Amino acid sequence: MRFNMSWAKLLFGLSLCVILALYGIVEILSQGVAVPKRPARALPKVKIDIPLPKIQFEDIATKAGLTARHVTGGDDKKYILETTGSGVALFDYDNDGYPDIFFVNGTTLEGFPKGQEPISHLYHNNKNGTFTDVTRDAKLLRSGWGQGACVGDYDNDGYDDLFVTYYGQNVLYRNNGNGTFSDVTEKAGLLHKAVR
Ligand SMILES: [Ca+2]
Ligand SMILES: [Ca+2]
Repeated sequence: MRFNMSWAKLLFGLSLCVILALYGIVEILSQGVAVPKRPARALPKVKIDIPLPKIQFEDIATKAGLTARHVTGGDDKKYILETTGSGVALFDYDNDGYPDIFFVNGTTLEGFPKGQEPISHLYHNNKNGTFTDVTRDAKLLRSGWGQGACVGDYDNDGYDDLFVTYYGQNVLYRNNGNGTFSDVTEKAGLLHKAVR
């Protein structure tokens, strides 16, 4: 009698498990399935006979005076580093209401003779569609594997400052408010001890 009762309990337990499993499967399969109760309405036809605006771009870089040569690696790119430059930042460094342009420049693995190294370029907006290269006056003469640039007034003096990323040591330039910039990387605690 005890033996039969145990089998009965076992069969009851197994049956209950099977029923619960089937119930769970049905619940999972039925989730997220929408059953429409009425037929979907047809969408109104959209008129597409409106003429598209004709927008064209013209390369006016040379005409605008933006003629600096951009360098990033040699003609045959062997390393990723030679293909990752370079950034550009548009910002009004002299607060005259017209955005100026800073182009980040790179270099090559072979390097350049002293004094001929490529440098980044800052162009002042002449307010007439042309720009003047003011890099040397601005004292932005560093050469290296420039990658990108970002702008922000880190010292809240009203003049946007410049942060340039390099393969190697990044550089923070403080805008002196008189058309020149100062390298304040070390002073700001951004100098890396490790050299790549
Ligand atoms: Ca400006
Ligand atoms: Ca500033």
